Amino acid sequence: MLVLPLIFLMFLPSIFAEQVPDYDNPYSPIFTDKSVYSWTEKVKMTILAPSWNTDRYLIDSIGDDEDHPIEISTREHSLVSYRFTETDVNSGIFTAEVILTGFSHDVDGDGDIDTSPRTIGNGPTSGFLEVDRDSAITISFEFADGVVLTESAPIQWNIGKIQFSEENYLSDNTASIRVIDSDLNLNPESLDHMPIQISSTSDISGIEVDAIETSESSGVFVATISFTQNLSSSGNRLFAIPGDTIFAKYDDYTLPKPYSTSDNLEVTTFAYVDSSIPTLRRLQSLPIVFSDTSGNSLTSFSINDQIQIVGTISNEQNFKQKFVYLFQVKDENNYVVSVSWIQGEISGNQNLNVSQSWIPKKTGVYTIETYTWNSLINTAPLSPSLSTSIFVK
Ligand SMILES: [Ca+2]
Ligand SMILES: [Ca+2]
Ligand SMILES: [Ca+2]
Ligand SMILES: [Ca+2]
Repeated sequence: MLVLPLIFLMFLPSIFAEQVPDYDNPYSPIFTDKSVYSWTEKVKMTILAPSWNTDRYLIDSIGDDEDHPIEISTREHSLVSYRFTETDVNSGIFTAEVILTGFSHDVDGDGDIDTSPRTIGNGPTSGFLEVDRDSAITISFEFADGVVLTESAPIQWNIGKIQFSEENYLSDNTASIRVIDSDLNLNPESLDHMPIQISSTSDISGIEVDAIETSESSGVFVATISFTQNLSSSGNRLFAIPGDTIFAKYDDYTLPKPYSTSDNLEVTTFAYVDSSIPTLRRLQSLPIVFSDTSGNSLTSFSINDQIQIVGTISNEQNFKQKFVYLFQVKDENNYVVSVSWIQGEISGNQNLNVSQSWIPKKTGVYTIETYTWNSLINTAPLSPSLSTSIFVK
């Protein structure tokens, strides 16, 4: 953004009145639209030179004059006699732009050069200027005979940043990934693209997605992905199941000092994927039933009979779920007489019977409780616990 000191604005109307360059009072501040540039950005330049507004009814030009040239230069290359034009017939403000074209370099490590360095143009637009990594752009204007005004801005590469839009995603969300690296705005007049590698705990090789610049010169790149729990990774779809960590990375081949121009750095970030289904609703648990050793249904119970306690769980998620199914039998004094569990994994959209045998040794009322947990270690319930009472003769 162009910032004009207030004092200049206050004085402009009186300066506008001058019809002839005032060589005795040379005054011509030069501004650039940024204070620092990357190697392939567009530089917008402004010169306040009211005394060069020689015709208040015409758009005047400056710089393409052999006697009073404007030179745009980097440490390596330069454009001489570059023309600036007045923003309006009577503004006394002159502007021009030049596109930095960097140097020959492979910015993504694929072995191909991604830049077209060239130095050509007369202004006020469509000029191109080559530049190295650690350089500067200097605009100099011979405002009056022997009076040269200059302004410079440094040019340097940046270490990129990468971010997920959230720290946690639900498995049915989409995720967006953003890279901020103005060094990859290779063409300041069109949307650039760059590759981002994305993987998950369940798919280490993952996917490579194309991130697109958010506007023609933003240097900010965004890609959006979705998650799948039952298909393989493909395109912008990543295989990731709840509990996974997801990773995004790109290799920055445009690094500032003290890195060399041949160095690269992996820029990474991560986030988590959780199920969109609350933990307690991940599995459905049906009331338990009882059967004898042949599988016939039991409605009355006697001591020393082997009783099969049969539970049924169903997974209404479309991905597999690990579980622990725990049976606990208590007598009428609330004393636990039997505990056992089954550990397993249930596929997406499946029902599963789980059973344990128990032989009552004493007559009385018993309560059978069942629990489904995600593991024996953190025992997060995957469905509400159930309880049934029976009488043993
Ligand atoms: Ca004019
Ligand atoms: Ca390349
Ligand atoms: Ca661009
Ligand atoms: Ca960079």
